[in-house]
Amino acid sequence: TAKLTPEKLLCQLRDRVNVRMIHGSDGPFSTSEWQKCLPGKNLSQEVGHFRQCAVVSSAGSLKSSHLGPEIDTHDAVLRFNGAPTIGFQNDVGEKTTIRLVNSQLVTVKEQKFLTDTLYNTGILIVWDPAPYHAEIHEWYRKPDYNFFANYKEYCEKHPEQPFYILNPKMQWELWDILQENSLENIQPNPPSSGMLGIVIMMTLCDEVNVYEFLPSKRQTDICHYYQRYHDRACTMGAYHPLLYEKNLVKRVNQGQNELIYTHGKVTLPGFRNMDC
Ligand code: NCC
Repeated sequence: TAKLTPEKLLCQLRDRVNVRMIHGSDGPFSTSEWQKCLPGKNLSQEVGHFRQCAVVSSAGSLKSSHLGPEIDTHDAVLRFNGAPTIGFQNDVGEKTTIRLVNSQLVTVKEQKFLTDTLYNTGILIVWDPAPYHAEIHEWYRKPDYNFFANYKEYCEKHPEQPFYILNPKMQWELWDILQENSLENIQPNPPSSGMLGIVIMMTLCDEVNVYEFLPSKRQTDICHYYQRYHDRACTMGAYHPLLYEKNLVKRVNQGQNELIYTHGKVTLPGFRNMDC
């Protein structure tokens, strides 16, 4: 198939990836105990609409980047999983508007999701690797990680903090576009939190700057800026089709290529500002 132009590719993302959260009206979630926890407003009603947003990957290449002040100038900042700001402000900034976490983090006790105060700032969104294009009912019966009990426990402890569950259909709508635009067969696993977070922010913001998703000159085998652990798979991908995600983001970048090298920075348009 012919390669899509960047504009067409962006339009595919806008028109085919339906970013939505689980609501109290979604099948198995329509019980009174779920109604207590699931936010009544949808995400864009809750946060309004932002001009400039930043998505901060957790990559080791953020270390010594001094990107913190630039990141904090954005109207909203999205971070992932257990990525901290305290102690790393200089490189990653201190603002957290939204934190996207995976279901493993919420479920596995060692990850301290229920007790670490890191999670108490900003709006939380959890996602779970659902079976390919599964119906909500099927997914609810067998999620990849059964995070539902911890979700409820967290929400009861923090009733004022909005905590969303990403509708699992979105990840496969996005995966289909990744597959269609790759020359090879990609692994049948959902996109990384990074890629999901980028598309979520494209629905809320006029412009999205993504930091160190495409690695800069600081590229390193150090997995995260906040840990010592080394693993190339963190940047290249193993379970997630990360390399294909990065190729796609590179194709739709509207910023200067030089800024990828120096800042690990990519600029994407918000969906509302696109003519398709
Ligand atoms: O590592 P993780 O990802 O939390 O990183 C968040 C997102 O940043 C981008 N990234 C990260 C490191 C790196 N060197 N380069 C990058 O581009 C990726 O886009 C990544 O998605 C995840 O996607 O949820 C993931 O979560 C971790 C782990 O579960 C959480 O950190 C909680 O501990 C996964 N690691 C393991 O399971 C060991 C990782 O595979 C995916």
